[in-house]
Amino acid sequence: MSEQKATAIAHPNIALVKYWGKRDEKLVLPHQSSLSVTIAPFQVTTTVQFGAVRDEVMLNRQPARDAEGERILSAIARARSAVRHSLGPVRVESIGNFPAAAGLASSAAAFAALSVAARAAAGLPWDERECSILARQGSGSACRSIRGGVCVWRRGRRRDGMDSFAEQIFPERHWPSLRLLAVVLAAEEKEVSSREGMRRSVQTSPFYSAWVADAEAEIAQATARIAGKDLAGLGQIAERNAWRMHAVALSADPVLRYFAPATVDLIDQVGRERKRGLPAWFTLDAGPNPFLLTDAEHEADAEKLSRSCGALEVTRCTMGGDARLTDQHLF
Ligand code: 2P0
Repeated sequence: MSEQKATAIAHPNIALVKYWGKRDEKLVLPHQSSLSVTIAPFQVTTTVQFGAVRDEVMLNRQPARDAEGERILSAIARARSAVRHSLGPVRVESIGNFPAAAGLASSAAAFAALSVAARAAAGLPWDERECSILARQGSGSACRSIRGGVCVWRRGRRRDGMDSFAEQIFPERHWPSLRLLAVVLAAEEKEVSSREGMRRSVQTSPFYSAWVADAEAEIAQATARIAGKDLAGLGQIAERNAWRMHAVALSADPVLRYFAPATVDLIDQVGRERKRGLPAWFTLDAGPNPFLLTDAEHEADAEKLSRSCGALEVTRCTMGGDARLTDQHLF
């Protein structure tokens, strides 16, 4: 049996029209479509080698915890099932360059890099759609990290999920002056995972169906604002969408409150400074750390504002590129 090894690099993404809730938990099929920006310089590098001595999964130089390792080996098993011959045990190593305190969800970049590397190591040809579907089954948002720039994950209708994958709608060169600041206000791990939070929101929020009904129109609106490089228009949509996602979370039972007092303080300050002319808007995932949308000319001011609100760390991000293979293997 020949050894087959491949290494891939992928960036995370931040959704401006968010995915929050699954219609099929096993296949990771969402209730609504979502739109995101792929972000650099954050990235994850993953090496996959078949024909190893035994199955082994290392994350940031540490053995993966049981649940993480199982999720990764399930993704590998799905890549394996696409080839007829036996590939033998697998060795996986994955390293992220995220700042230690970031508390940023790395699963999107991790499952995107894993999917690209696993398919290549298994000898499968490059297929963007298959990579996106494989990444989706590892972690929903990962399907949007196979391509760079701006991507849309269409929810799809099929029960087997074969029409639920992401595609690029704008390449990263479309809007070079767009900036996204990753603002770390608190570094603790959240109490309720996104996965559990989504489940609870779908099952208990009386507002859930209204949230779903909005999404498709918001994607069309956000797409038009991005096409016109209309930062103010996009910022308004991003803020509204983030608040609505958190409104659904807050209306779950038991309540899901992901933001901290410092988050609300920064959001207030951003609004205040905007009235004084700073073009900055926020978005917020299932945690206390917002991203600020601004442009190259104002990123220093937006960073200063974040630091004045107690930010522990601020990273100035731009749109990232596609997930890609590299010959710089981790082992
Ligand atoms: C998103 N989030 O669209 C939304 C917004 C968080 C808030 O996708 O259960 O790690 O693995 O599919 O993708 C984070 O959840 O969840 C997420 P699973 P995932 O980016």
